[in-house]
Amino acid sequence: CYCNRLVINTWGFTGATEEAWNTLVKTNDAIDTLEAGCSYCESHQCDFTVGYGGSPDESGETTLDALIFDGKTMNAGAVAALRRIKNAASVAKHVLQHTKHTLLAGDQATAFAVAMGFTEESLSTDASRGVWEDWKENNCQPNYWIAKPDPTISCGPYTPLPQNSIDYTQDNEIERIKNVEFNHDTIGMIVIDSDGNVAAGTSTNGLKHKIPGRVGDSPAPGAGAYADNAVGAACATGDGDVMMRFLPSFLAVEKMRDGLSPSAAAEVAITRIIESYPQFSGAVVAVTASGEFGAACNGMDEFPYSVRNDELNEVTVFTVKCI
Ligand code: SD4
Repeated sequence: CYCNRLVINTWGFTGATEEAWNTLVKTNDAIDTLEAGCSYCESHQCDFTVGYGGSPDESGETTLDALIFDGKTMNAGAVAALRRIKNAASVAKHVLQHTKHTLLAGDQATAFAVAMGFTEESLSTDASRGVWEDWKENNCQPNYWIAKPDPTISCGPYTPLPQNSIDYTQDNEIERIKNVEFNHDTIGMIVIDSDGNVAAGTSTNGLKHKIPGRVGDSPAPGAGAYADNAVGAACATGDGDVMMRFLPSFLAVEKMRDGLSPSAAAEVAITRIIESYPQFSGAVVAVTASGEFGAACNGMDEFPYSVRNDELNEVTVFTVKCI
């Protein structure tokens, strides 16, 4: 019986769900399926927030974060701030399968990818250069600085602050979140194969106009995604700077381990963040090992996610009302 096979992912990325499902039917390999689904979004530049040519940082460069978490072996592979390589999810799979490490970052992740046979090429396009130039012309807003220590580091205008006056208070953080023009849409995906193997992962180009070197929640195990064959899996999307402080994917999986439904577990994970950051925007998708699924979200009206399993005849988009 194939009854528990499942592909589920954040947002209306139905092409990725379809691609993953086809791979699952062909290979019955949760990891290869996850790679195929996330790679689809990387090559199709889903919403320009996955893959090359989107979310230029303050210097205009696109960098990629990706994670593949194997709930069978509790092993993970990830890349963060990956430069000049388009295939972040595949490189993450190579970290998983060819190394004892979990996470490689920046130029050295690029060097690893090149050693593994990936092609080094620019991730910028006319579109991403245009987005960056518009932003420069519009005084570089929004930006992620609370207080910028050196006005020459980036473009302004910024209010100069006296030295040592950097204020990292909660109010300041809430103000930052309010002012961030939130640009969605990491792909977070969960796959269950017919042997009950659960895998979860992500791929994203992060936030637009981030400070170079910034890494979000997506490649962090437990934050962007988490899986355990014994329980199920979860994955997250949203304001990663905030979300990664709460390991929402880990928390959702642990709540399902305690017996909560996927929806209730996802809600606990989101509520935990709201307690400190009521304005934050994000969502968690959760799945039990038996294929029951649900989601929770905050900071938008509703959140769509795409599902294919053996009961649904086609990829179907579900929506959950946010808290
Ligand atoms: C990040 N979590 O880098 C990602 C962005 C995202 O929906 O998910 N947007 O913070």
